[in-house]
Amino acid sequence: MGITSLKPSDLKGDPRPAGLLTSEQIPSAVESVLSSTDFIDIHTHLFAPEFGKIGLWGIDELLTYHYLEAEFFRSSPTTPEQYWALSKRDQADAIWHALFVENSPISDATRGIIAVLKAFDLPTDTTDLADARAFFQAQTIQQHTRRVLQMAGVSSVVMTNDPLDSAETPVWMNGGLTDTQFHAVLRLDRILWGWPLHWQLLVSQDYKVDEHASGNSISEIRRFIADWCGRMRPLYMAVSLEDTFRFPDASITSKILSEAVLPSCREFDVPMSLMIGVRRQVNPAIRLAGDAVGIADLLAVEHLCRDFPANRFLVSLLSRENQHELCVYARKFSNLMPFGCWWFMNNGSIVEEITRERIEMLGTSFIPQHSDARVLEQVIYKWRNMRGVLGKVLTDSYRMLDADGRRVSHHDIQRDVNRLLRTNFEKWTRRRPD
Ligand code: RAT
Ligand code: ZN
Repeated sequence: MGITSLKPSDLKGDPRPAGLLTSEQIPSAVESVLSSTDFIDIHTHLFAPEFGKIGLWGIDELLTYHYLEAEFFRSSPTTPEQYWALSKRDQADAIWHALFVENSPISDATRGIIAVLKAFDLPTDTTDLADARAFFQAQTIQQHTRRVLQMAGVSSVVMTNDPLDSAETPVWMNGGLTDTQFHAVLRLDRILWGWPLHWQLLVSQDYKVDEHASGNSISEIRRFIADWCGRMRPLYMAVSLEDTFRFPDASITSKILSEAVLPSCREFDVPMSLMIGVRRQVNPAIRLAGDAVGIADLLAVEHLCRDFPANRFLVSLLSRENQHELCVYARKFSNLMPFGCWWFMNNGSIVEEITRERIEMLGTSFIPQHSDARVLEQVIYKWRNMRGVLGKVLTDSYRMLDADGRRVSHHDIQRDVNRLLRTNFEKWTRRRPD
């Protein structure tokens, strides 16, 4: 008898070939792959322990996260001025009292705190923070960091490194990063959109630039970037941009991006990450919590992807209204990698919507999430939440595929999850973080 191809209907009632899952087995297989696969956290504000104090961790830092500060001012009569005059510990107490004692912590950011406390078996419903403080004080940062990353199922953490931040320079000037779980990113906000306020910092480091980025400025900025690439070995370069970002235009941002940064990305063979859509400091009184969101004009992304085909772009957008358009552009440009559900997009319902939309339009050719963690232990709840959403979305996708006539195996699920949360990034950066 010759070889004939089997139609799914031929297999009805038959035992499935080894490795192929029944529709009923799909949810637990997806869950098991997601819980046993370590992810690469491709954008955070965390620091390796060797950076010392600028690496935030512990209950007081968790509670004073700016996502919680924004919620605090809605539920407390404390004014921003009164709040900023308090010590960190008193700020944390005030937030705990307002959001966790006097109110139910049902927002995503407040539930995150509860999930972290629970993960360490700490009380979640006390009126004070004594037990939590005692627990965190007893930790040593090296061991605690390893444990937290393991609890979060994260193998590598990508930092955000500002070459003009004097708090970071001691590490970079003294041999650089040694921790193999952490990786650098060259963040260029102060150069790309903050040039008028920061060009003199380059002058003070002996780069011959001027206020208008004219003359030798472009080649000097490239020399600056090259020096910092040497020190940091960044996985990519990055900038966050306002909703009003336009490209190309007559701005210094456009000039430095096209003439210095993108050529340097090509020279060092690294992608450029663009996070677009922030409306900075609409309420400066609440500081970091005072940024908002605006709809971006993605013509800028279209121009960049088309006019710079030899550059690879990682793009994340802050406005929900821009998400579908980004998927459409990713279908047009293979040098565009959508990533993450950034900041105000990182809420359960919106993450689910965006992730479904991306799978529907892009299959597995995108990077679903980054944590954006600023405080170490946040990775525990942020990645737990993401695994929950991905579990639902992938299960539904595989079940629909099964109903359409193609069965999936554990191997298929593992390959897809690896691609989404590991290898898409490794291929994009041409590097393999641990
Ligand atoms: O999500 C955040 O914490 C924001 O404040 C920003 O830092 C943003 O993620 C960024 O990288 O600009
Ligand atoms: Zn960030």
